[in-house]
Amino acid sequence: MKDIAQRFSENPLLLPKDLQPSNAGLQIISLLNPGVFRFQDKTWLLVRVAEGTAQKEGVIFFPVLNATGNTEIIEVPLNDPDLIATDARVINYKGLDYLTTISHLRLMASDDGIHFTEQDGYAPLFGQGYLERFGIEDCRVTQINDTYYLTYTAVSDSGVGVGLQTTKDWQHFEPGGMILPPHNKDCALFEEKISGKYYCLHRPSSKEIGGNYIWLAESSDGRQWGNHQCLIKTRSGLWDSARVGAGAAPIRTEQGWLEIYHGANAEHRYCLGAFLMDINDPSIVLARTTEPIMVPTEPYELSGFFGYVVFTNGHIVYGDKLVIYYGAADEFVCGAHFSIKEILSRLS
Ligand code: MAN
Repeated sequence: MKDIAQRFSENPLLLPKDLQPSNAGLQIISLLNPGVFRFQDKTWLLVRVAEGTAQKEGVIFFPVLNATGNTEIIEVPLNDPDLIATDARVINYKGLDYLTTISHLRLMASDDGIHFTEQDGYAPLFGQGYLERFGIEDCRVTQINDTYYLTYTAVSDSGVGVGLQTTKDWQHFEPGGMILPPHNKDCALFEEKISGKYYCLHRPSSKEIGGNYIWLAESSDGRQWGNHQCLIKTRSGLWDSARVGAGAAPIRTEQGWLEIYHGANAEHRYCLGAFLMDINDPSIVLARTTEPIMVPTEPYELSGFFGYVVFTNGHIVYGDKLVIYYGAADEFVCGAHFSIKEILSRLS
């Protein structure tokens, strides 16, 4: 299927071998799903670095952070009857879920938006405390005035929720704690207050009644969230039939707030689509794309740690040009651009 994304010819922009692991006992399995922002006249990525251990035949290893913040490796024989290892991303051992990798976030910057390098003086962000024992992932970065809000997935044996930190200089961070409890992820703040309130999109999920839907919440201080409303549901028979989740901050357009989101089907194929919210009242959804605007088609999107995935949680807007950075096949960081007008013309 032809989509409307203009992929960078330099893709993939970042591969696991481009960075050094955080510790000699680990190896980088994937670089993916960067948060994106402008700071000091550069484009910055806050890249999710997923690390694991070299696997040995007959054994599976999985990493967790211990109470002192160091990575501990748990080892289980593959033929252990208490082990269920059918998904590359998650395993179940003795009835409990673990991740096969543990993620931290690394800052990289670029003058041209294509070639990114790590910068001296900007330390990586690691999971902290028992609610981030399995790592931190897929950070959205929203700038409101001079403050950057980082909303990311905090993973632990207690569940998957949304963590917050704020910073003004990317060297000092103010912890905001877990703002949305399990099960929740894909939280993107709006870049402006609307009628004096902060707004965010988020994705609570239920294994029983309900599903994996995009919700809206409001807040008077950007930390305590309430008045939750369900905005966007999965659509049976379409490309987004199993799960939907917000990308980065909604984009202000003349027609309303434009949000790029990901949708997956039952076969775990992740595509991108868009929807439009009323500019004064984002709880009103005005339109949505029926077809995806981006579909995994390139070799680096079809095959990798987890194939058939394009996933974005970061972009920069230059007039009509929307540059998205995205995770391809859950293993590589790539870039693409769109015309915002063309996305708007696909809404109905
Ligand atoms: C899913 C996938 C993984 C991720 C976990 C926890 O299984 O998105 O990549 O690590 O959720 O967030």
